Amino acid sequence: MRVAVVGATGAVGRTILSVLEEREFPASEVVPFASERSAGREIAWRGGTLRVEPLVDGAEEGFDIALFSAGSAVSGEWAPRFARAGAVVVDNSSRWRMEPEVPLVVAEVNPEALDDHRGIVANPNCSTMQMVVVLKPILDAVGIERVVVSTYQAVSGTGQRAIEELHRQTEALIAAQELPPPSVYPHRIAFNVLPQVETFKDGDDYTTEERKMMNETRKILGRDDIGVSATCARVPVFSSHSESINVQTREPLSPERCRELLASAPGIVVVDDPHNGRYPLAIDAAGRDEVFVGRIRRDPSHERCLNMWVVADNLRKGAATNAVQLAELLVERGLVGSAAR
Ligand code: NAP
Ligand code: 3JN
Repeated sequence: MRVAVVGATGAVGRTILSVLEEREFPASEVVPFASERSAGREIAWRGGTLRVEPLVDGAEEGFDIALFSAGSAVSGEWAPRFARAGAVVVDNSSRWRMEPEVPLVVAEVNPEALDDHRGIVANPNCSTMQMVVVLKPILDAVGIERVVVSTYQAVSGTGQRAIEELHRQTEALIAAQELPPPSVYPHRIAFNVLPQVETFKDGDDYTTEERKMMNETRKILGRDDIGVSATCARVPVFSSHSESINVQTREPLSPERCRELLASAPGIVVVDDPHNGRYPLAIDAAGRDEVFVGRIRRDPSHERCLNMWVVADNLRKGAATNAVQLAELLVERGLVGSAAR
């Protein structure tokens, strides 16, 4: 099993390499790819070192699986090339997610969608990912009419440069030094909250991140009739996205039954004892692969609505872990190799 990791020097790519190692993915060889800037760099992996390769003509040959996290432009050009050369691509970018023939898959939610792949499988956006893991057991039990979500997203979702920007600004503010001008975000992120994640396109009142959450959720759950309203905010947190979710169900659902449903669902940990200060926290979810849920309570304004707080490590379950889980499922189901198409 030869595995390519494209974007291996980035925040997501490095996490993919760690997750492959931790989960002992059955790879005979892993080849890290990045831009020309990083070619030749060495990365420690499984007690040895891997040499970073540039994406040049012919690089796509000879792989069974390719895990991509180098952005939409790279995925647009190179994912089809790797797929044509025989690999199954698991792509972390938004480039292929909404294409009708590309499955958009979360391991605990719709693994059966992998069966129809034609060489490219899409990994959802991190904010969508942790939300649908929690919505799925509720949908199956009582149906869902509408979801209203507000996110509190960590800077690691924007990549390595954003992590450095938050560090630099925080250090400068604490030392009462002059602040370097923001270069990644449109405003200072340290000690601030930005009601903008990604960009506003073509006069749209919603950001591209909010549109992704609304569209991807319906595709993954296979339900066009679920209303989704999203507001995405960036907060000065390094790891883990937090979400406040209001779910309007079709049939009544008590908080107690909801806790039971979620506690027995795969990939979810319920942490819900608020009177003793126990609820999901970004710092506790960091480094973990599960989705954490707490503050499950009735919405006093509607008899079929519940509120909850959902937290997950955006680089792990939100990106790398799900990508590796999908690779594992593809291997287990015999869906790797051109014979599987
Ligand atoms: P990052 O830290 O900036 O890393 C970007 C990676 O892509 C680096 O390895 C970089 O290599 C590589 N790269 C850039 N241009 C390239 C090119 N022309 N050819 C080959 N490699 C190139 O970003 P990140 O946070 O890891 O995110 C990377 C991508 O993953 C995002 O753009 C997004 O599409 C996706 N992502 C998905 C989620 C999700 O929600 N599932 C979350 C975050 C990110 P160098 O080091 O050589 O520049
Ligand atoms: O901002 C976040 O917290 C998540 C960011 C995801 C992201 C960042 C840059 C480009 C994506 C994504 O996965 O949707 C993309 C993209 O591929 O469009």
